[in-house]
Amino acid sequence: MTVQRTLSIIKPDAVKKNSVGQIISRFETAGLKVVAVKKVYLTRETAGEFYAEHKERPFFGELVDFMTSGACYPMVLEGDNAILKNRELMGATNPNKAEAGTIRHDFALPCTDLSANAVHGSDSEESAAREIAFFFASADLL
Ligand code: 3AN
Repeated sequence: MTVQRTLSIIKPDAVKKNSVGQIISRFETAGLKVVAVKKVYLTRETAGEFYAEHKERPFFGELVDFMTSGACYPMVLEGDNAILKNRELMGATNPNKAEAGTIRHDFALPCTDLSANAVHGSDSEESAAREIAFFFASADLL
């Protein structure tokens, strides 16, 4: 058992659908604890910095447009194997391919814009450390 922390973001599509509480409930039911959470409005600058690794991808502009289209709820989740567990709860990047019972299947369909897939989740320990520090100070994480 490895206790880890990971960053989740409830994205603007799920916030607009009023699904914030239901998504947090998925995390808690799966044994993940919300260590910190806040509401943010990303700017083009902060969204671009957060997704810098995708800068050269063709969908980068669309992703920045989408992430600045409304409020987001970044949060830090903690628990056994939290990084992988959160990725499993999220489901496939494309909600149309996500299995029933996953967050992206249950909260992002119907989906025509792959940026609008309800949640983001860190994909490695290195990403988790960077992404948590992007949104939260260490004093927020006690
Ligand atoms: P994941 O969030 O599942 O780790 P990544 O890291 O490959 O997926 O992509 C980051 C984000 O970029 C995704 N969450 C998704 O919103 C968006 N994205 C990925 N592929 C596409 C695409 N082909 N068109 C538009 N947006 C995309």
